[in-house]
Amino acid sequence: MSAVAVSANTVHSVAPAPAVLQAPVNWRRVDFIADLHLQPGDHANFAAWRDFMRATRADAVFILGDLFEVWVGDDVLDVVGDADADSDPGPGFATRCARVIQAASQRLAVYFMHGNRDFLLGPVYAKACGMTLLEDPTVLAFAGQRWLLSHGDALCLQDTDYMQFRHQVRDARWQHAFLAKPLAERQSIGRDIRAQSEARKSRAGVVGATMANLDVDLDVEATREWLRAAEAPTVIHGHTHKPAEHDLGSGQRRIVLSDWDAAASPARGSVLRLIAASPDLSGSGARVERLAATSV
Ligand SMILES: [Mn+2]
Repeated sequence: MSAVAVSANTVHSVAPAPAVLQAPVNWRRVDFIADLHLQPGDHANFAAWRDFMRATRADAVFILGDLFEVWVGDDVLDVVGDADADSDPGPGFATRCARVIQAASQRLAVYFMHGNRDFLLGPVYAKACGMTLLEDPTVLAFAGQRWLLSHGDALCLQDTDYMQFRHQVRDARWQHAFLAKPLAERQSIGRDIRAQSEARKSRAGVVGATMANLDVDLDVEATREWLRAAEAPTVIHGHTHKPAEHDLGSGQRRIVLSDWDAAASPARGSVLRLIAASPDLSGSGARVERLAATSV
């Protein structure tokens, strides 16, 4: 399925027919997180996320992309020790993250949707984590409503450089060829792509610039079209690192997740939670709450 076709000078957005995930009737609470950008060496962010995964009492956690800063193939599971701790022969970073998700998956359902950083996360890693991969976009049918879930990058149509890149790297042949390269070469390419991304952020003219400083956001008309095609009033997404709730008119809205940076001051990282209306109140629907990661 290709949501977006890019030709030389034009960008078309074709509203995709989304997959539908029907929530089990016993689900009362569902958590959404995105853009954690986990990486070896960032111990504070890993710890904040691990503690959230241990603490949450939701029935399901949806990770809507960019859990990892970079992902070059599921064989990173074979890497032993951390890049910044060569003296430590313990399990590698990917394995430690998998254990966090695996432990959570014993109590609740965990779903993962690809972001623009970890779009190569595959079925081998998902299985090691006990989590289910979701198409982007997917409709979650929960509490009598349809909630459109997306990472968000496919709707940033004005970001034409990125859209060209996305079109290239979401191609199955490109991915096959990339994954056939030796791991060390893929890691090197991953570092190059990250460096380009960092350079782009610093060109935004802000010291320590993040995604939120870039003039990148979802195309409003394309977002409305996606919502119409999904027959959903609300889209929940990440990617832009600009947490907010936007009224799109005509009963449509989009809810933007925060990114996570536990080392920033103040620390960033919040959880969006849907809480189903109590069944004895006869209504359907859900309340939306945004919680600090440390207070779930
Ligand atoms: Mn992203």
